[in-house]
Amino acid sequence: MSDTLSAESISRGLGTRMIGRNVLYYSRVTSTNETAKQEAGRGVREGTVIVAGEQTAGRGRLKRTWLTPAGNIALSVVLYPKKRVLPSLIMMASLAVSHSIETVTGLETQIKWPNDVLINGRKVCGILVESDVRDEKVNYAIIGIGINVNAGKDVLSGVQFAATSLNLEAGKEVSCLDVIRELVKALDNLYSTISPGGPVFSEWRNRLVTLRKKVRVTSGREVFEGIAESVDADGSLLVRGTDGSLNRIIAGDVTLR
Ligand code: BT5
Repeated sequence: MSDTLSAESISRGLGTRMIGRNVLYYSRVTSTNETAKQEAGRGVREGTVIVAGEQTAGRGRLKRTWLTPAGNIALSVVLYPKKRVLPSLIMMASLAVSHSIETVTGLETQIKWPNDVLINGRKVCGILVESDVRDEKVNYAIIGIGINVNAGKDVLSGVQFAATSLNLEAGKEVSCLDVIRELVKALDNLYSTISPGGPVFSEWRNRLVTLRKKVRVTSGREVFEGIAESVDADGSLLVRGTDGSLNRIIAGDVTLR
């Protein structure tokens, strides 16, 4: 894509209250979450957005690899939130991604518990929230977002689960810059309304494709099978087992059946 990504092109006229008032752009980093952690350690301004043209060691949950060749989006936001809103950050991030993709491309998105945004059932975005909490104090929280924009079938075929990109789904070139700017605006908007069990939670719950489906959830060494009944305001998934028991799952990987 011919977009020129830079701190200036991303932040120009954004008009956001907090997120995106400071943007740092790097053509290549190991991981924007890693850069964000270093910046947070130095006390960078809250709402700082770190964007990279390419990641050489992008990561997912549980030390998994996240592929970010050039032409895709890797972005992290530094926040210093209250502990009680931490579980809402993943919800806000997936909603902001959905809103931005829908605004720029008109494509419909789905949110899959806990951290994926899908198009036509394929993963187009992964989100990794990492935080440093000591006792009751959150030293920082980093929201890391990776969106496949230009990734072609060659790159995505190496991924374990069905994956896609905005270009593949839209059948035309999508601008990374447009998506990043809409994403930052959506994050800023949602962050200003965030509260446990509030509107961000309700919209997130309503958009989850996972609910009312038969699921298989792997959480550490445990596997739960049943119907995904609901989610709690803290983000956990409630799965009704075949024996009628209700299992509350805080983190895991879901296969829709
Ligand atoms: C995630 O983990 O989906 C979170 C990904 C977060 C990436 C962002 S990019 C900006 C920031 N900086 C970072 O270093 N990370 C964040 P998880 O649910 O564990 O999924 C990881 C799995 O997704 C991998 O094991 C692969 O199977 C698959 N995968 C890897 N790259 C992919 C891609 N580009 N598109 C779709 N799936 C991918």
